[in-house]
Amino acid sequence: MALLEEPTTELKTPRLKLKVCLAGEEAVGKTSLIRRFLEDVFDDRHIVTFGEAKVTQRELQMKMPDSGDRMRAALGVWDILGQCGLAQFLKDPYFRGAQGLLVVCDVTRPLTLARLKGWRRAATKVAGQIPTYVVANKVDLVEDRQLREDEIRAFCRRWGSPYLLTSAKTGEGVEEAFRRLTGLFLRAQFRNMKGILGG
Ligand code: G3D
Ligand code: MG
Repeated sequence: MALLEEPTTELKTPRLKLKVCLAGEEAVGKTSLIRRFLEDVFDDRHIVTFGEAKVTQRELQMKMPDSGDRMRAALGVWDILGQCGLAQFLKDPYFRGAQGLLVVCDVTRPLTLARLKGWRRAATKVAGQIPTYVVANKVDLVEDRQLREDEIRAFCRRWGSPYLLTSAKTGEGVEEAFRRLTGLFLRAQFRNMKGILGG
């Protein structure tokens, strides 16, 4: 088996684009998580800002949920610029066309978890029921932590969303959060396709 692949192989791998939005209260770490996610990627990213949003791109190598074949997921990651509260986003095109949602809370501020309901509602109103992951960030701040994992788990179970603990500071769980969300999206896509095709 050849260990080195032809350069063209990469281009032949199927590529799917998806819009992922980050949402959550101010200072929970949305921008830091995106920075961390892009940390090791210098070649295939670019940043576009318009209005109150900033979009960054990164490609992830993924596997097709059915066949396990390689595929590429090109994530357009949307971030909120400046200090915008939920109110501004209810009318905003930010969530339009979103295919995945990372709602971020800060484990040192329990209120930021409760506030995720409003953020998800705003996203759902515009983008429909899209794959959503709860990201509980800043787990490196052990002394200041005020949300235990069982509280987060109970909240997410009631809510029907999976969660992941992260630290944008140490990098813990960060790429995993984007990967798992992309995985949720892919599985939902394949389920829909099977439904359409009657498979
Ligand atoms: P936002 O984009 O959600 O508003 P930011 O949040 O990414 O701007 O982060 C807000 C502050 O929290 C920043 O601190 C940032 O460094 C810090 N932060 C973000 N994620 C983490 C984390 O996982 N651990 C720790 N310890 N801090 C984090 P400053 O002081 O720069 O305002
Ligand atoms: Mg920010």
